[in-house]
Amino acid sequence: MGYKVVVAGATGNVGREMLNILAEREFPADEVVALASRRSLGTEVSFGDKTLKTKDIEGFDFTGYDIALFAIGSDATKVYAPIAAKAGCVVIDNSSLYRYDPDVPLVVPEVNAAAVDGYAKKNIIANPNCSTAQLVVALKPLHDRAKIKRVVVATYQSVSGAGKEGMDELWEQTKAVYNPTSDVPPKKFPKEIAFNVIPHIDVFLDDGSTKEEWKMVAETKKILDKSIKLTATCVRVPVFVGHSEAVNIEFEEFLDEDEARDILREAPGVMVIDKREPGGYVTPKECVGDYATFISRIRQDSTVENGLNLWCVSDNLRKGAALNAVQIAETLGKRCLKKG
Ligand code: 11C
Repeated sequence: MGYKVVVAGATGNVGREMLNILAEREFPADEVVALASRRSLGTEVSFGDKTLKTKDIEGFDFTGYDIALFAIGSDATKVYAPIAAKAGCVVIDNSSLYRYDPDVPLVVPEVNAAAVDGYAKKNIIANPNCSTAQLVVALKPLHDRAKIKRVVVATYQSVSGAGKEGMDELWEQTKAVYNPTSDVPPKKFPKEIAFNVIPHIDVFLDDGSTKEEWKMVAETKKILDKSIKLTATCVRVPVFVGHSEAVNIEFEEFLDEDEARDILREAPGVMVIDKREPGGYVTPKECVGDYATFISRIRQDSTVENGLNLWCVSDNLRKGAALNAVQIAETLGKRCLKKG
């Protein structure tokens, strides 16, 4: 017997990927229900070779469902996650609402799978921010070997992180560059994103950092190790899908670049593409649709005692969101729910 699964937010970028990945990975589901807001009611979404008609999340009875994958944003999650959890359905939530709640595990299965066991306090498990998920997959095996002291990261985040409206804005502004009669003013992003980069994602905080940067710090500590110091600069770039990160790591112990490369080659969820020649590295375009976190440009940083630099790229809609959520569901199934 398999699970009864709900995907809430099934018509969005992440919800659609959740359905794709459940089907691709043959998740042991007896039933999959696609939920959406009333606005998208009846929209058809693909699930493998089937088509599902979305049902209204409002008034949906979660009783009897085992797992709900939520991709509906914090406001709607605040309303519907407690309803699902109370009905006995474990919510795996992609929003930031519960990530920092001490009673809610924040999980990247390659890094802290056992944290899933704490799901029952609220019947909710949180999925991290996309920029954190790929980073901790890369850091974990290196941290196990040489203990990370400090990380300096600059991100290059695709517009799909801001949803379909972000993708549409890049597309429309790009077309407008070639059509002098049309003007597409910034709406989703604070400045024009076409042929530009914007060093600002999410709201500004009192210390001058942004919430996106703060999330990377708080989530890395919660998932991997609270002793790690991290500082981030998060930047939006005119790429549709795939987040990239330039990462500088300082360790307690010396870690040779060749050993780091070997460790990463063996690490779960990681694919090393690292040839020191033109094109011997991965760019976001090449990671789209893939499961892996790709690591390139691994090299010693001789300006600090025990330093390494690397380049890290992943599909933000997959490892950064939908794939990680499905992996959490798989982990929950294996460790806790034991059905299927
Ligand atoms: C972006 N990382 O690229 C954001 C999107 O906390 O889940 C995901 C925000 C979050 O804009």
